[in-house]
Amino acid sequence: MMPAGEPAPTPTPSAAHAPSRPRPDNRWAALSGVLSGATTLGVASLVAVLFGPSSNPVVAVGGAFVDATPAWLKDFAVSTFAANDKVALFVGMAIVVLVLTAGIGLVATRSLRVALGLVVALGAVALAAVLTREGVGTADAIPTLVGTVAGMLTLQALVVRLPAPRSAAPAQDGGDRRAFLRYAVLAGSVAAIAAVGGQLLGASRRVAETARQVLRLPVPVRPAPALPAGVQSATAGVTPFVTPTDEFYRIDTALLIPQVDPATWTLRVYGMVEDEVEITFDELLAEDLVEAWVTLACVSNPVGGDLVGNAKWLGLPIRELLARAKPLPGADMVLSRSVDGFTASTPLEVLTDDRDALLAVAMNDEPLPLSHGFPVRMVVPGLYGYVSATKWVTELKVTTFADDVAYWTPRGWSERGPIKTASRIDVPRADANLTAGTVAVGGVAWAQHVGVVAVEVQVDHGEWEAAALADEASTDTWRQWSYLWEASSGPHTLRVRATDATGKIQTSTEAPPAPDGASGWHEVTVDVG
Ligand SMILES: Nc1nc2c(c(=O)[nH]1)N[C@H]1C(S)=C(S)[C@@H](COP(=O)(O)O)O[C@H]1N2
Ligand SMILES: [Mo]
Repeated sequence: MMPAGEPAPTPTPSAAHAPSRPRPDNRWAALSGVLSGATTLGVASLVAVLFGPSSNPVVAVGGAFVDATPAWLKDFAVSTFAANDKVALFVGMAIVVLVLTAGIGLVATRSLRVALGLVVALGAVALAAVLTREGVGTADAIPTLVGTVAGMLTLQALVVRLPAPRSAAPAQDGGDRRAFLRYAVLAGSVAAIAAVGGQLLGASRRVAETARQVLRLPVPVRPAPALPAGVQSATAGVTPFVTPTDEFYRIDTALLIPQVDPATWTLRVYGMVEDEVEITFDELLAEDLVEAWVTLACVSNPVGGDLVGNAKWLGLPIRELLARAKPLPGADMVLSRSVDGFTASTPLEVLTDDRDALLAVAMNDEPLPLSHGFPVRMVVPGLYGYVSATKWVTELKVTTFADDVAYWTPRGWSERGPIKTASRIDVPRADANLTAGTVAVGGVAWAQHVGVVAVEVQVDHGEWEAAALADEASTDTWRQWSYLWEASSGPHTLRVRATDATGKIQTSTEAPPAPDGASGWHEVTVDVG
């Protein structure tokens, strides 16, 4: 509602002056162009934090420029600016950007469309620089694209509000200019905050990534047992026994991967303990570290799903630290906490028995990737990740299930999460078209910390037939299997079930992942021609 007595709003200046509006002041026009360029680069740098330095168009264009610089100019730069040659490069680039974007601002006073086209063209050049750098993926295009769009929106928002020169429209001048300046200040602030934010976040990323690169892993006092020769299924196409780290599933609540500098990392064991224990990363590396093969599984994995992976982990058994802290009688849970606030509730007894529940620093002979918990995470054989596998872990609170709840517990998941025995058919794939005759069937089965002693396959509700088991690496890992099936023409359903080392057959009862893990037999339907 318009308050009574208030004059009707005056038409916007641009509408009032069209079509005979005088050409706006060139200085404001140039400023608009520069601010839109600054917004492009600031926003792109901020978004680039998510994708890594090589996705930052400023870095990419600078790099491309260095590569393209003729030797004489490089020598000149190095001899003239010495160690400041990089600074000189960026100052030079800044001048070029200033001139180009100011020019675009001037063009915009004649044709906004042409000016926006020029912004797109500059964005395309930057994009070409990014995508032709070594080791970049398609996703690395995103920061430049987002930045270019932000720059176009800024240019448009400013140019339509350009104030007329003082002499041309004395009456409108004040209000006109104030509106423009408000937007200009806004655009400048967005650009500055994004650029500074990008720098700060990028710097922490570099600290963690650099620390990871230079980390030398200690030699384990107890290396992982050599894998038996027959650990892989005889059936071609079954998931590799060791999951390559870059194919290992990733599940966490982190929007931005936590950047933890190992130089400042500590782990504190506190709560219901006789003695609090605190350990630094260097101290952890100096401990007696052991290696273990452990298959990690996510509670959200549906029957037949692939949120499960197997790796070699290097770390300190958590029971060693707990023994030093001496839990008090009555304690029954350890609440582990990550730097980003995630928590998991692990039964105390699982962390004090003789299994390889580790504070892990390495995965498949490499320091943990940042996304898998660098510098330190937990790995606990037999429990789903959400109640045990805390990444970026910094605190272990010895407590009780009665007193403390973990992140997922109030969100509809069980406070305890032992892994359910499961089996999966990898080959043939669902809906495969096969030829009649001998068909190789194969897959994986797991019952962590208990072990799998049998896998059976059933065709079309017939008899359960024993599959051949591959060698077992450890009861904490999955076990592969294979089965030769004499397939006749027609549609068929293959079903699989495992038996654990206690003699218990995997349940046929179907359950969804929530609240404590999916169950039921995996089946695939195929067509035999
Ligand atoms: N800090 C933190 N740790 C976490 C999680 C998380 O959200 N945050 N998710 C857990 C869950 S649900 C699983 S299944 C495993 C997955 O580990 P991965 O991403 O290394 O495969 O990490 C666990 N550790
Ligand atoms: Mo999970």
